[in-house]
Amino acid sequence: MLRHNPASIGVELDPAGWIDVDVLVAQLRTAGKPVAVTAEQIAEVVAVNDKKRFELVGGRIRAAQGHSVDVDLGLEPIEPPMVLWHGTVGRFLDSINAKGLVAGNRTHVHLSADIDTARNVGSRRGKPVILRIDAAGMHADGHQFYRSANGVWLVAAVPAKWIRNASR
Ligand code: HQG
Repeated sequence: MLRHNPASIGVELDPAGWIDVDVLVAQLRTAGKPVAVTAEQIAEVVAVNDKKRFELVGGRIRAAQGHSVDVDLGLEPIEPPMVLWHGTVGRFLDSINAKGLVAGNRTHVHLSADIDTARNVGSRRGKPVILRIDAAGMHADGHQFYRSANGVWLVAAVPAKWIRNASR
């Protein structure tokens, strides 16, 4: 609801992806979800979420990254580390080699600062393949990088020339 389909419970996110927790709670109830969710439970989920996926500030909540709906997170472009990593699976490689990494349904391509995270991301789809991204080269070439509040690196796309298969 906070990333992909707020309309499914009849709410709208503001342009930066925020919604009042009270509105969210009320709409979850009226949208007929089987379990009533409280603001306290939402705060608990935000606190314990393994990847810190949500930001909760001043009674408003948003997803820190991963959106497919059009939001402007208000992140400033920053200089990336020399190298970033992307976890994928072998069946996508021909297409990635041809087109580079594309954002697909999401607003950005997601990259990780460490290999283990990239491996976990790739593992969601099968045997992980780790791609090494020459972030410094891309940055020098004018590509803008952002880091979400939970540490995920975001970029609009990664042309194939900046990608090496680190699994081989
Ligand atoms: C692949 C989860 C063919 C790309 C994760 C990926 C992450 C291409 C898939 C976050 C391609 C997109 C994002 C191309 C990219 N041809 N396939 N040209 N370019 N792909 O889910 O990075 O748990 O949108 O390799 O942990 O897998 O939701 O992106 O396999 O942090 O918080 O297309 O989602 O986080 O899939 O995952 P996704 P992702 P959460």
